[in-house]
Amino acid sequence: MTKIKGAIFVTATIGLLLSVSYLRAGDIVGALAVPKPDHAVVYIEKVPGTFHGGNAKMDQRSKVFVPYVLPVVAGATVEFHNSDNLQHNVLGVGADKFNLGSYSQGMARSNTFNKLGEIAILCNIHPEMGAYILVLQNPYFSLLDGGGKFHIADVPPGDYVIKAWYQDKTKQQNVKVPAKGNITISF
Ligand SMILES: [Cu+2]
Repeated sequence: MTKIKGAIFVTATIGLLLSVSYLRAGDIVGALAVPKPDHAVVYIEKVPGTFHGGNAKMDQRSKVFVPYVLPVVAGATVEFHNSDNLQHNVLGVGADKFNLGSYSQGMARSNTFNKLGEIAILCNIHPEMGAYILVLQNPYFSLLDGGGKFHIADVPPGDYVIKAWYQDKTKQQNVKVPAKGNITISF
């Protein structure tokens, strides 16, 4: 009985290890040496297939848009909140254009992003305020952790262009994602 239990346990463990390594195949990891890691996004430019955007949120707090850069997949609706005890405006310029007007604390207005590219988010009441929304073709993107590291998980095998966006500037390189294993990229 002990032997059978042991065999089942070993089989289950091997199965678990195989499935874990399978799930992690094609992860792209790396780092970006930038002074403000929370101002950067690393993403794959194009992945075959059609992807749909989940919704997201951008806040205005102490006259700052939070987060500074928000990556979304095309089709996503972003809710812009005002958490300050004063009026803010939200407008976008760049790959797409919109103006949500001005509104006060506790209110939110939203915009749907269908055009790929970079949109600067501004407030016409406070010129010092600024943020970015990156409308991407696919969900294979990563923000950086506090140490500047990124991790794009479960990328389908293939040849891609990977881009590192930092404060309105972009660097890119080619990457080959194998069927199995992680790849490390440094910009
Ligand atoms: Cu404002």
